[in-house]
Amino acid sequence: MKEILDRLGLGAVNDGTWIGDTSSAGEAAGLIESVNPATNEVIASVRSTTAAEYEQVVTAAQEAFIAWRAVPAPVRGEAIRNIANGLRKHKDALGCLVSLEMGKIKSEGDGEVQEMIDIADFAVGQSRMMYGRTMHSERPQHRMYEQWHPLGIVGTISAFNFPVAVYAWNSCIAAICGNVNIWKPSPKAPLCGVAVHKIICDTLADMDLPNIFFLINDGSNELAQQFVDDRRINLISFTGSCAIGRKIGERVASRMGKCLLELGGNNAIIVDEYANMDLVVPAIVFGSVGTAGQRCTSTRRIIAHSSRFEELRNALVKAYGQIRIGDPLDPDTLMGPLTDEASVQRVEAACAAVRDTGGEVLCGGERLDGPGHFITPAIAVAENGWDIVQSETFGPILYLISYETLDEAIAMQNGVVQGLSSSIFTDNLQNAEYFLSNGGSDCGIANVNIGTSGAEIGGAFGGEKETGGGREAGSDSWKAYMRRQTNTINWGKDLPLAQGINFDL
Ligand code: UN1
Repeated sequence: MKEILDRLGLGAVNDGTWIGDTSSAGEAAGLIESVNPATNEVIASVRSTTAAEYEQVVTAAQEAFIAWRAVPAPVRGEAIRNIANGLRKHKDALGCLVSLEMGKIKSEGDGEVQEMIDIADFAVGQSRMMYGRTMHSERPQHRMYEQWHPLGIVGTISAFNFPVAVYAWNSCIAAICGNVNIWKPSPKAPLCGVAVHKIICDTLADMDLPNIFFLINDGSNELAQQFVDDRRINLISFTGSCAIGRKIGERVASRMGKCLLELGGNNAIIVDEYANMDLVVPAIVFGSVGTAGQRCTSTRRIIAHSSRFEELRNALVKAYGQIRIGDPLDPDTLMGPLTDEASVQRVEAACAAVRDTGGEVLCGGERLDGPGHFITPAIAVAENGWDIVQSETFGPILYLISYETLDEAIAMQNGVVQGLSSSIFTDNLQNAEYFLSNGGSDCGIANVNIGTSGAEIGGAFGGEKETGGGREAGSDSWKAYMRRQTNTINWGKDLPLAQGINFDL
């Protein structure tokens, strides 16, 4: 453990407030203890940001923005290229820290760092491709075009389950757009926050650039509320639960600020009559057990054709019996702990709710002895309309639901309040295309013969309905971090008015 911290320049107590590579020496508001969910031991602590330190950070960010927006976008991209290279160097150590602090297995911890590298590489290219359109004016000797300008300060509030990758989606894209970033990591993963911030600032040390990365930490949610309500923060990008996202959305809207929400999912996989079971079973197991079911994209429901139900149920129960649960840093482990005791209790409560509603828990839902927050992954036979199936339990519980017609399956898949990710497994072209058509899945992500989780950064990531509507990462998500300006230039000697209006004096 100490070795991992040493490799990332972390100590037993770490500063939590950073203006570029300078940490604040102010009196801390308290310590946030980072707890290893596999052992329940404190790994190290991070100092909370005080109200005075917060003011210093925002003031410095405002000044930095003035300088950074003047830096040409491709030069901003050069900075991100350095960050990508720095992350490559620290991939193993940072992957270990993600695993240690969050509890996902090392391979997934490394995957998260890879996702940071991928988005950084993407952002380098994007820095030369922030295109605006030109339009034909209706007036003679007039030219119209649009251009994209940075917003200012982007505030990212990230979640414990993806403590580093989702921040990189936001910060790398925001930075090439000309924004500065203030990051508030989850109080459950503050060490990841400090480690990533330090790597980023180290990689930029030799470039003569303004400080564009800022870090704040808050163990309570007092400072977070101030952050959300602060008119100087031009965009709040929040990843987390629908319940908190709704409150944040309302607060930011009330000050007419911009908000990017990436909230919960109740993701389903449809398995039809033509599905290839060799693909279905591993995809479902990765989707539901990967990250111990704590991804927003985790597979929560399987909607299987009645003719395949029995076969699938048996195959899944068998596969679940082979899941190796334990130390997430052990390369043999497939599933680590849940983040805390409350999460274990929520999975137990979900199993109890299934039984109370008349369903059957086929396997799992049993906590393992010891100090860590381990539970066996559960499969339950259920119905889509049940309250427990309708709500997102952020852990490894999977509901099996049977269907007769594809229309019925799609209606069930869409019949939840969230709209993040969805899949169909089929070798039938008509069924696949129907699922992807505008009468099919209503989610932001819809896949064929691929599970619900593990999206690549090249696409826009996010979902509809109570998932919040935001889009992050690839495609044209960069537009969320910019303001659009329409410009009309009259290069003639007359002043014709649009719509043919006469207004002669
Ligand atoms: C999240 O759980 O908040 O698609 C993000 C995936 C990952 C990102 C998940 N690339 O599962």
